[in-house]
Amino acid sequence: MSKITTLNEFILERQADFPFATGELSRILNDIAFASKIVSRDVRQAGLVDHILGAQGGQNVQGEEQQKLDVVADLAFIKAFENGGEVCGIASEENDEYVAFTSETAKNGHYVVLFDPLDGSSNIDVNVSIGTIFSIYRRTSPVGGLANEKDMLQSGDAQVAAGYVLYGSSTMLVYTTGKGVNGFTLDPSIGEFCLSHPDMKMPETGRLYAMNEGNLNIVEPGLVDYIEYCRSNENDKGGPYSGRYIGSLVADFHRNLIKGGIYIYPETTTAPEGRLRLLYECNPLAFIAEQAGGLATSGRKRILDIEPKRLHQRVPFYIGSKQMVEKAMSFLK
Ligand code: AFP
Repeated sequence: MSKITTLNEFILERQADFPFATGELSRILNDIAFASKIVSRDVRQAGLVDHILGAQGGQNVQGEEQQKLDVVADLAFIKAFENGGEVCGIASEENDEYVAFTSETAKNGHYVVLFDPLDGSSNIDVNVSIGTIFSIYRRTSPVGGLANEKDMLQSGDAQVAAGYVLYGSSTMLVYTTGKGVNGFTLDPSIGEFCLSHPDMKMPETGRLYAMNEGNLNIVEPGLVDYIEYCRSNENDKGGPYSGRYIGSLVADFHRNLIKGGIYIYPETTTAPEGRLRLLYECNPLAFIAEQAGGLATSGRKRILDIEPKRLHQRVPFYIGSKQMVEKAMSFLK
């Protein structure tokens, strides 16, 4: 039986990769793993525990119905970061404003974390995979003081780590610190994330495209032409393309990371900036994609180059196998 490497062992083994790590980043990754186990437990019980299922009734900053699990997940991650002592502040899809922690310990933290605690939450009640997405930066504000908005509005290239948790047929944590991408699968029998997908590489091309084709009548003509191209041409390996759209970004992205493919959420006439949020959805997945050999753009610009202006700003999103993203962009005027 091959050796089992737990996430904790892996992080410690790789700590040397991280020049100025004094274990702080490792502790944040472990805090994320801990909170993910709690969320995974709650997600797996969602169908059983009435008090969680169904909308909280509140609306989040996006005006979307807030599922109770969204709130539960948000609080689990915030508590893990606030108590961990490494993080001085956070921004999350579920909170209109960023949160600067006020304890002396937290104010001495060197990092901020931006996250979407439960993306795909409209799928909870129909038992479709959902995910957590996170992005970690070093603070730019002085240590000892409160985190500020500038700490949160850094370009994607400044990320020191990023990743996601996929609550799917199994619970997986996939992350990068800029030295490649590694995937860990939660073994519930021992409560540990175990290395299952070392050094993940995204296939250069593929046959799967993921887009809500219900929007084809409200997107730019070049994108219509690209989807038409996929429908009527062979993919690079010969054989037809296939449309695969789960409606859960993390699940669609993870599938493409393993099998090759492209995910597109473009600007539309009703959503001129697209639907997905730059800071805590597009940047972290773009970091992962590039580290795995893939590509992530707004259709015109590399995602990680975009200078954020607002906490919840949206951006059109083309992400996946390098050759497929380049092909799609070639159709855009
Ligand atoms: P929810 O978190 O509101 O379910 O949105 C999920 C999501 O942000 C992303 O995960 C999906 O790919 C995309 O929206 C689905 O959006 P459409 O329903 O407009 O296709």
